[in-house]
Amino acid sequence: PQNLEDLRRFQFERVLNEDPLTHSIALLGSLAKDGQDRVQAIIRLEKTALEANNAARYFAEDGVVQRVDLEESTDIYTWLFGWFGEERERDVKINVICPATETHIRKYTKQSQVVVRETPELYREVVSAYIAAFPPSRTQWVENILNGLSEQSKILYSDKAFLILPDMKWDLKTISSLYLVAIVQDRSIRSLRDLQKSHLPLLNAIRTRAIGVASDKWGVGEDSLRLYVHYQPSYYHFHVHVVNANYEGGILGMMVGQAHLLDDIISLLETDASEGDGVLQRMTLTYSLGSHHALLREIQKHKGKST
Ligand code: M7G
Repeated sequence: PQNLEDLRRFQFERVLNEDPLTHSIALLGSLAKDGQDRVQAIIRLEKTALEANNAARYFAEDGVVQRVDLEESTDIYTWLFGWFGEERERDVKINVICPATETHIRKYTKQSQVVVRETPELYREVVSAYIAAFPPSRTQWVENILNGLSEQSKILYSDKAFLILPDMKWDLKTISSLYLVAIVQDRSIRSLRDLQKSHLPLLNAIRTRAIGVASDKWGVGEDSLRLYVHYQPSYYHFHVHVVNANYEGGILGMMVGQAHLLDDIISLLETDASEGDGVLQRMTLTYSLGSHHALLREIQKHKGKST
């Protein structure tokens, strides 16, 4: 096929693959030249990359984005869908952070990764103070959800201990990239480091309910889900990521060292026979941080002091 007219002769049969990460879809069907028999054809469509050249023009009058629909707005975060022209599939998901803090700017800036080995001592001496110094405003969006002020119509499950709702990262449509988040009520669990054996009932309940919601509502069952916890997370209010296991979203937070499977955490706690500090307080956790990450600076300062 050389032109649109030729492509119009494509007779669609079925979808071979649909990949939200590369924004592509592979179609099977058939094509026929005038007077000839139809032959099988595969057509793969991939949305082209967004160009930095257009950066100044995205939201200009007569710019790239011509129409938007508001999806949700909470605290300093807003997400919308945008169209580059009329009569199209929606083209982009737009996330706005306003006002953005220095922490946000660092998080979104491209940077190299630096591997950190966080011993219990390093946690006690540097990381715990770094976590404690975050102003409560950083997790205002979480409080708004827990207190019934935002995203209430999105809540999929809720009880006294936690609730489950779609993650801001999800487009709410593409099941192969299904992404939910479970947020606990207990404000004392700041991160993975605070988890104890006594939290096992909570962790197991999150597991059961998340699987229940994903399979009842979207037909995505236990063996198609990856549940994990980030360390370090961006927000120090304990939450669990619930993601379609077929979503190979490496760049979106499934990096080795950063994502800890909820099942592994449960098993670690279950097999921990120690009294006093639990396994997650005693272990060394290895992960990487972006070179601009504020915690990295604290850790390097501390290292400088002790050598
Ligand atoms: P994280 O591991 O602390 O940080 O996860 P990450 O963003 O580096 O992964 C926080 C999770 O909460 C992420 O998956 C976010 O997409 C999600 N999230 C963040 N905000 C501000 C919101 C929000 O306002 N609403 C919802 N539904 N999800 C959010």
